[in-house]
Amino acid sequence: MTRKLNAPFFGISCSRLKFHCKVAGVVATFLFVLVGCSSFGLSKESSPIVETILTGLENPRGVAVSTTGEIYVAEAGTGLHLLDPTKWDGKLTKFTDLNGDGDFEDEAEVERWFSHFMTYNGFSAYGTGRDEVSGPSDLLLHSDGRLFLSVDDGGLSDSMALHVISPEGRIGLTLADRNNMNGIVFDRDQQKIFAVESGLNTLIEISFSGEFQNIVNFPLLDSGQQAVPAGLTIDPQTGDLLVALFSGYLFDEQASSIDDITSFVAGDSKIVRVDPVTGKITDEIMNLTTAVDVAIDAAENIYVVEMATSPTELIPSEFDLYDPEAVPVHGGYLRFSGRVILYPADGCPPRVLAEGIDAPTNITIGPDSALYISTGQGTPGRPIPGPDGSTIIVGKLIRITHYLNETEK
Ligand SMILES: [Ca+2]
Ligand SMILES: [Ca+2]
Ligand SMILES: [Ca+2]
Repeated sequence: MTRKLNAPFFGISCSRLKFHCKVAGVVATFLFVLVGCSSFGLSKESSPIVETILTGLENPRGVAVSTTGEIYVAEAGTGLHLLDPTKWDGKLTKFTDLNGDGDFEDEAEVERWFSHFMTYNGFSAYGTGRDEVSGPSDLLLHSDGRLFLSVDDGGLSDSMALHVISPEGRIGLTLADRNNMNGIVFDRDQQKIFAVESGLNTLIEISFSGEFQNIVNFPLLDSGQQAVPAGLTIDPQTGDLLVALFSGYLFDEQASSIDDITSFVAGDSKIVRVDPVTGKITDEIMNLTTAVDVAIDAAENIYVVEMATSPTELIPSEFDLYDPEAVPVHGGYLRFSGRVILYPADGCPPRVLAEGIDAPTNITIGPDSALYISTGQGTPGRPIPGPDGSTIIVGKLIRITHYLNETEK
């Protein structure tokens, strides 16, 4: 446990800790750097407040929050009904706390804008042995009120897209029809979009008139797995992109059955920094495990979401994901082991802001500075092992506030 908690710390980049990365011989410098960091008792440590603000969602993914507090949530859906488009249930919903009582449960507070985007499960579509639902994946809110929504159809229909949606909730334009754009972000002037295509291990740029261009292909990771870029954000000071490389599965070439697949190798995931002009890639934060999304604030603090800490047994192909009486199984990723880690800009050691989260997938920093985390990846309602015995998969949006120390703001 201790080793795992420390892992991101030792993998941190030079730029983050502001000292030379050669570990041997830097202990003195190292201690010097840590003096003044809150964990060492010399300043007051924040205590994050973690709350569930939406529940009962079906694979919440991209979240956008307006300056007036409306929350837009893309849901990848149930993963069911692969062949019948009228039964697809990927969604986009607007949540407004109209009466200001802190919840989104009162009359007219939930506006469902779209209910039939593509949804599919990699388990049934591709026999991956993992319970992974895809569909609507990321969401951006432009300052002019338009929403940009990427939809991943896994190559199973003709609905893979980046939709531009008017402030009134109508799809106006589809910008690019490429591979699965799991993560999208605007450039600093909100004049174009950067996207990561996890299926192709690429980072691309998309203009508002629909032209796209490749920036970089991510090379294989340390154990030879695919990089699988999952989420990205833009550094507000440099314009560099920070990309979460989730890491792909590892297959034992000597063996032939699905049992020889490891969903991922703990510690091989990382955050890289990419210069979008030159395509130069540098390691930013290493030794991560299933880094699924990354965010950065105006003060340059970096936030990383890890989906799970360890791989688990895969699900046999005859398993019924939709059987409410099914045996609780993890499904490739250890449930309730996700976490959110803060890497302070001042070089102090990273802090875990929330842990034991069930399969988080996305982080959004709201205009209110709160962190919004989408959780509960997998087939909604499927029995899974929980922290206190068997439970079921429930999609939730959690909010983290009061997480920064005074000196970090
Ligand atoms: Ca309310
Ligand atoms: Ca209420
Ligand atoms: Ca995100």
